[in-house]
Amino acid sequence: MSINWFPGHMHKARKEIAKTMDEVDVVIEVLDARLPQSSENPLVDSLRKGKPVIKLLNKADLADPALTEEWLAFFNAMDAVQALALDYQNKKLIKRLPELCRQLVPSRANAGRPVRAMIMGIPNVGKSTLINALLGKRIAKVGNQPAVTRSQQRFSLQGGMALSDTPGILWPKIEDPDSGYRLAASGAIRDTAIEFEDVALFAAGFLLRQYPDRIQERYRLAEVPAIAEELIDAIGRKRGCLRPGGVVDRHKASEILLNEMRSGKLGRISFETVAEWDEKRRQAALEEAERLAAEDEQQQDSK
Ligand SMILES: Nc1nc2c(ncn2[C@@H]2O[C@H](COP(=O)(O)OP(=O)(O)OP(=O)(O)O)[C@@H](O)[C@H]2O)c(=O)[nH]1
Ligand SMILES: [Mg+2]
Repeated sequence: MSINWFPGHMHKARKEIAKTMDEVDVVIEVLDARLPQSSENPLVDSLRKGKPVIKLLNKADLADPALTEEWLAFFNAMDAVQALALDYQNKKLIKRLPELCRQLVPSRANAGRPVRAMIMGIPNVGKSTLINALLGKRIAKVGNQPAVTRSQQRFSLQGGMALSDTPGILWPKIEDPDSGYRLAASGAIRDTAIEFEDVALFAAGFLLRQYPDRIQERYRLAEVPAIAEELIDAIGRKRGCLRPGGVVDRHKASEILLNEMRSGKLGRISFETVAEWDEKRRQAALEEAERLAAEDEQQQDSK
C-alpha cells in the first residue's frame, strides 16, 4: 500500500516550521511508542537544524512495555538525543519536561531568558494533549483523528518557557511498506486516505502472528483462525456484522478490529522491534553495497 497523504496544510506547516526554527531552542519530537521508528518523521531531523531534541515515546500506555524499554535504550544511545516514554496520565514526568528542556540549553536558561520549545511529530500522536497537560489547561484543540491542529500556535508556560504546538506532518512519500501499514493501523493517517479493509487485514495478520491468545480471548473464538481474512469474517459473525443472506460486512468487521486495537481493548501492543529494524538496515546496507559493486564493475567493463 503506498500512502501519499500530504495535504495542503502539511505543506504550509512544514514551511512555517522552517521559518520559525531560528527562534527555537529545543525540539520535542513526539513519537508513537507502539511504532517508534515508523513514526519518526525524517522531515523533523532536516527541519530542526541541529537543535537539541527530546524524543518522547508517547501513548506508552498502549505499547508493550518490554519493547518500549528496548526502544528507549536504542534512542538514548544516539548522540545528543534524550528519549523518554510517556503517556498523558503521567503528570509527574510531564512536569519534568520544562526542566529537561532548560538543561539542554543551559546558556539561555542561566541568562534568565525563556527557553523556546517546539513540539513536532506525526498526526494524532498526542502533541496538543501534551501541550494542554504542560499548560494545565485545555487550550489547544485535541481530537481522536489525524489533522486536528491546522496551524502553528505559541503558548507561554509559567516559569519562563515558550511552547509551540504544530500540526502533525507526514512526509511526501512513505517508502517502507511496513511503516505505511503501521502508521495507518495506529491512526496517524486519515481513514479516508487509506484502503481501510487492507489496513485491517494487515492488522489481523500481525495480531494473529504476535498476539493470537488475545485475539482468541477478545472475540471468544473456539480456534485461532489461520489467516487474516478468516479472522475478519469471524469477528463479523461474532459481532453480527452481516448483510442480507448472512454475508459478513467486512468493512464493519474491519472497523471493529481497528478501533478496538487502537483504543487498547486488545491489550498493550507494539508493532515493531529494534531487532527487526536492525535487520532492515543491515539488508539495506547490503543492497547498497551490491549496487555500488555492480556499478563499479560496469565502469571497469566500459574502460
Ligand atoms: N491512550 C492514549 N491516548 C492519547 C495519549 N495522548 C493523546 N492521546 C489521544 O490521542 C488523540 C490525539 O491527540 P491530539 O493531542 O489531538 O494529537 P495531535 O498530535 O495534536 O494530533 P494532530 O493535531 O492531528 O496532529 C486524542 O484522542 C487523545 O486523547 C496517550 O498518552 N495515551
Ligand atoms: Mg494537535
